[in-house]
Amino acid sequence: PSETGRILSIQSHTVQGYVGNKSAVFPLQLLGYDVDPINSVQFSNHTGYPTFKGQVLNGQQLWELIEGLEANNLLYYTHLLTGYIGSVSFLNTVLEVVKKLRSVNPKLTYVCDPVMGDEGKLYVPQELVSVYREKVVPVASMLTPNQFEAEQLTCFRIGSERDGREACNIIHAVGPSKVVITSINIEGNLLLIGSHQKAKDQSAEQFKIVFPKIPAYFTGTGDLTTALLLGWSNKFPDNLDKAAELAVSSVQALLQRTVNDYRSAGHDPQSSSLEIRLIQSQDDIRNPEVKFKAEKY
Ligand code: PLP
Ligand code: PXL
Repeated sequence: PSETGRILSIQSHTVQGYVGNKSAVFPLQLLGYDVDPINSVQFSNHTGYPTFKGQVLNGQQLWELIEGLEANNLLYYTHLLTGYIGSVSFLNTVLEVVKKLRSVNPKLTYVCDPVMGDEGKLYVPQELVSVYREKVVPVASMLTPNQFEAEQLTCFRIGSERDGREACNIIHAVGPSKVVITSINIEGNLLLIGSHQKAKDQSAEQFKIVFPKIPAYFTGTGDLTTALLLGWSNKFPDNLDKAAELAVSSVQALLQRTVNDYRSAGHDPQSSSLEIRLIQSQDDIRNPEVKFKAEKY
């Protein structure tokens, strides 16, 4: 494995529970990274609860933080990580951040989870879709959409594994050399599709990982998955398949622990959204047992 790095992570903060930076920072630290979080919002809890309170950072306030870092020569990062972003103005400022960080480190890796929605439903403003498609995807190094997001970005419906691989190829052509569609539902089976285009004139190396659908609803899982994909793919830069095996195996172990803990406490895991057992799963994050293997195409 190569050396670890220094990550700027622009994501949500929740006081209680694990989404956004709360589900990304601790795992990346466990994997040995220095992680500097910028909290794009500070909410009491995630938005799946009946109510939430808190503050939203706007684009200008984000830029002030970047200026503060710059004034002290603290803008050297190896990685930028972004997740859920709620407005066009904030997303446009993130694009300025990418430019600024690359002016300091031209080799900066930008890992982008283009969070827009799931299962056919958008949960961000419609105007964000074209900004992601036209301006963000072209500058991302690694993209981790789910099935719905990959469809939004490519204007291509994914109805089969072959379609999933084709969507990855369409995304490679726009910019990112690594694409992971983190979950695709094909006839009731969940799979992840990974795709690494090692050189611009080469066809991508592709693989899938099949994993079971755990009958419960979680939040923060996608944020954790993207963080782990960043963490492991940096340690194994030529083996996206291995990185994804490690990430999926950690996430699955954590989800199983979460469900088991809720059941032991006498709760029905299907009755409400479950808070993931992140801290309790630290051994599964640091040292996952690979139970889910990549199959190369
Ligand atoms: N990736 C893995 C490995 C998962 O197990 C799950 C949920 O079970 C997801 C991703 C969910 O991803 P998303 O929230 O991006 O749909
Ligand atoms: O996990 C995505 C996410 C990010 N940020 C906030 C959220 C959620 C999911 O509910 O509420 C504030």
